[in-house]
Amino acid sequence: MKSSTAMRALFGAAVAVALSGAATAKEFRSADVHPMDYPTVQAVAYMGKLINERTGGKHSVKVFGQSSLGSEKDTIEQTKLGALDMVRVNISPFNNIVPETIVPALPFVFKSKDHMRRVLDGPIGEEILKSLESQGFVGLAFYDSGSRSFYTTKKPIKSVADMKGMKIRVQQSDMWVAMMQALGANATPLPYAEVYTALKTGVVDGAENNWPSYDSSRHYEVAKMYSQTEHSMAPELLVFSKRVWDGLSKDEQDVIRKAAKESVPYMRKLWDEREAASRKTVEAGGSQIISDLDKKSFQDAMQPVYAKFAGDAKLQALVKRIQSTN
Ligand code: GTR
Repeated sequence: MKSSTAMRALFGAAVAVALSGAATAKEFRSADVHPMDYPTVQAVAYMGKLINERTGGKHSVKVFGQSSLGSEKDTIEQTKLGALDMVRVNISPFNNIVPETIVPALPFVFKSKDHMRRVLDGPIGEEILKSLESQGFVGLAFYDSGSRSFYTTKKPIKSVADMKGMKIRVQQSDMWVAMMQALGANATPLPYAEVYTALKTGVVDGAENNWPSYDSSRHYEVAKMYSQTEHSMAPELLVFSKRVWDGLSKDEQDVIRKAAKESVPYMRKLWDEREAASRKTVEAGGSQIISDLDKKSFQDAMQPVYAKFAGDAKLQALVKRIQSTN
């Protein structure tokens, strides 16, 4: 008769086999445009730690930061092909690929940080993540990205009128181009890694981002006027390659999904701290913060973008549900 120790060992081995699937150990490669100390990178590393623990040391995650594997648009394509296992990007470069991703990037669609978190943590968030599947991606989680505001090199933005004819860098998304057009500005879509030079050499007059990106990219050194328009809360997105995913066992998929979800509160804590710290850094660095502006006028000017980019019944319904979420 087998001893209980041997039985336990046998059981342990069975669990390990179930979790490891048929394939060999994998180091999942994930891309990010941010440096290694940025909250998105830290959160994916944390997720990797959980995966490593829960697969008995078999699988791990390696994050390639600072756009080292290319722009967000490029790394999304690599992920679709399965050349990359995972990618953490902002939701905006997905706008031209999956229409549902437009909705959380729309101007002023969320009432507050809490509202945004409640919507994305609930069924609406899940539906948007699910919508990525038809295009070859498994949506794992949303991360915070705060509010995006404009910053400029020569002239501060105090009203919509100030934006007339300004060249503003935007993410690679048609919806973002339309947002700038609605404000009377000229949009210049550029990869994130090219924005610093574009600002410095006058290729653009301004860009827009949240506090931590404005700080860590050092854009604040070359574009010193930060106008708190807070026009979009376009969240961050963590996706897995469907091609790679389909080759994993159900147990492995569960471990990954769960670890991704558990990295969200971890990220939010880092995010909240980083937002406050970055604001201090840019202020100490000499940025001029313009907070006394008429946000409503920006909101009104950008209204046409809703009809053009979220005009069909499906997206309109999503917008309505977000607006009626408390
Ligand atoms: C940041 C975001 C990045 C990238 C960048 C940009 O806020 O975290 O993923 O999208 O903005 O403006 O390109």
